[in-house]
Amino acid sequence: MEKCAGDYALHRESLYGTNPEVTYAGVTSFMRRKYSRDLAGVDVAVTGVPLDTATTNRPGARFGPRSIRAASTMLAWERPYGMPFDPFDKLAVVDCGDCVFDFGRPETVPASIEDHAFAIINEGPGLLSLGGDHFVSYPLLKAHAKKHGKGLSLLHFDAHSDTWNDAPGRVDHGTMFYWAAKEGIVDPSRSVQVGLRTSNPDTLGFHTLDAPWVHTNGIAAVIDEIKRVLVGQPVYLTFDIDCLDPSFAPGTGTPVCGGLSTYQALSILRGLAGINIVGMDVVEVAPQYDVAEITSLAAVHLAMEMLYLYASRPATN
Ligand SMILES: [Mn+2]
Repeated sequence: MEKCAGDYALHRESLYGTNPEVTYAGVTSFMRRKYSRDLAGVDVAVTGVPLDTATTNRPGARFGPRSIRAASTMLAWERPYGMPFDPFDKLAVVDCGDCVFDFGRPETVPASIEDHAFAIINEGPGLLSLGGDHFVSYPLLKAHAKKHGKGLSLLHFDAHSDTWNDAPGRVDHGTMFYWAAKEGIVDPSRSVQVGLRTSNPDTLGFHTLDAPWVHTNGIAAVIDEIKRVLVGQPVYLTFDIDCLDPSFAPGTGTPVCGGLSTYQALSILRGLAGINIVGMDVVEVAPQYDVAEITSLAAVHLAMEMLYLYASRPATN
């Protein structure tokens, strides 16, 4: 343990390791990682993307990043339970703060997000983004395609396909993967959507494991099927918190009943160690509809599983 008595978000000496700090006080960076824009030696940068003006129902996901950071203090004091290793022992992770954009110039926001993300990953680190409504994944994907090439595999957890056909130029959190597919940013034939439970007759060729399929076939079958489709591919992982059932994640804009439990989702991610993950996000946490921070807390656990996957990707082993 470092000698620093608290506020590791400001005063951490090493970017590695888990340092106990009281859960109820102090500066609330993501998992008490150091707030820093210095990316030298950094393996993963965490950033918030506080946009919620593309939502179709309840707004509020702009408060998601702050809420997820605050909830993360409940986990940051100990090593993650059951993981083969602590991701913070293998990865130097910093919280580089939120993406800044001009909400008064909405037409400039997507490019601001893309530029913010690309500036980070172009220096080397992986990026873990905290939404924001799900539209933010579109500029984030563009930034990752600029670095890793088009035709990325999308591993997409959600109640919704987000591939509804749309008119060019519209900005909406339910249509961006239509454009990501049509523009070749993601390759549907090598992508998987998990937990869907809303109707969209046109899959665009995405592999879909809808929520009833997950409940009927179980965690191990989901893991096998995802691995089968994604094998060897660079993968962008996006997790809309509404993939979880509203009983586990009420704090979101467009909840749909019949979803995954937190345990199912965490177990599926845990089982995917070895996939070639190149970028990741957790989106759609809207804390004003939450109860006892359970949605934000679920988002933190999911983000930690993503860091575990990033630390377990083939390039590092
Ligand atoms: Mn959704």
